[in-house]
Amino acid sequence: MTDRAAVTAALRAQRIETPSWAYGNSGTRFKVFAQEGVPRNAYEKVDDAATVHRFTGVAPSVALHIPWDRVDDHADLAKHAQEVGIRLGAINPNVFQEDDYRLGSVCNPDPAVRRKALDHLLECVEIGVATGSTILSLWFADGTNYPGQDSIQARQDRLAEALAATYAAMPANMRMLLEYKLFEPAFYTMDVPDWGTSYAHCLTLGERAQVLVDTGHHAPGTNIEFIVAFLLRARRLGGFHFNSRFYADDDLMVGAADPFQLFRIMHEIVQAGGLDPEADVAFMLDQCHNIEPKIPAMIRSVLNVQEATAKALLVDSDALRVAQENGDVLGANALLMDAFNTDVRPLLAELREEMGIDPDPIAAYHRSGHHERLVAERRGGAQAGWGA
Ligand code: LRH
Ligand code: MN
Repeated sequence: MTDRAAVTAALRAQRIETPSWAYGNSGTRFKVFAQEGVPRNAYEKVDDAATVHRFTGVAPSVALHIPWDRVDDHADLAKHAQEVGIRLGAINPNVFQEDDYRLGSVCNPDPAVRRKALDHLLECVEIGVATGSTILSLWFADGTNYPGQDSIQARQDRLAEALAATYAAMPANMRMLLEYKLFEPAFYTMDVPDWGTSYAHCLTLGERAQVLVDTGHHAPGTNIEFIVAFLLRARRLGGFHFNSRFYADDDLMVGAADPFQLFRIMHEIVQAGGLDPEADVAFMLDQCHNIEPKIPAMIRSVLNVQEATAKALLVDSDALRVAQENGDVLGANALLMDAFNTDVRPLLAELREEMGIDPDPIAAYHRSGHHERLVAERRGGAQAGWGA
């Protein structure tokens, strides 16, 4: 039988990092819709992340993206984060938005462009030192659009060289997470297209290089929880960019499109001890709220992760092991479905009350009038966005 105290203790200790860029305007190539009350700078994005933490209690850090969140004094931004009750998390370099990067950044045929990209990665290591961040989160838009456009092997050599130089520049308390993506913005090859490519580079680099799983970056039908289980066993699962999708990299609210998939992923994590702080799995969100209000969408997303985690924690692991070892196929599957079909909202509401926060964060946020205050305060100035 599952120990309820252990379940609530694990949920209370859960930490979900929100992405600064989800608080700014975002969209598709067709349109970026501006919304009232959107932050105008990194300080206001940190304020919004602090608001999500205030209403959920389990989102005490915010990931930065450079240059979208570049400020004059990153240590001061870290101090501000502390003052509003959170801390700065993963540092995400951006080597995908300059004309020089048309044929790639660290994989570009032109050594001068590769140098420029590497310099930005090294700058982000320094920013991480200034903010006290321990994660350098790398994603490269690098790839090709047509067969023959470039040498796949040569691009891997260039990638390995840049990763090694960046790894060597990281202080001992920093780790590198390497994110993969099947396609977009490149449509023939991506230089880090799948978990295997990321894993192989991480093995070459060293212990402090791990794979980042963005749940929107796989071919349709991919069994993501298999990848998660494999990487946990290999101690190379560095973290997640949680979101959900119906078709491609839709970056929708995690759990919105496929709550059962999120549950299956959290089940593998729980069974492998991946929730334990020492497993050091970075649970981060990476989403774009193109049409919906951003702070409530982020609160909803944190709640979706909590609900999937609570269900996974309710799986009777002892009974499951017995059923699995006895080849009791239906019995084993039923144990998971029982947990998945359990309404965990009352348990989470009770936990929030124990944590001194409102049992219904979404309703509490709307009742707070916070949005109306932001709309009134944040008049004028340029709203933050992807600047694409
Ligand atoms: C690429 C990605 C990556 C980011 C960006 C915001 O699709 O998932 O993690 O840098 O989105
Ligand atoms: Mn991502």
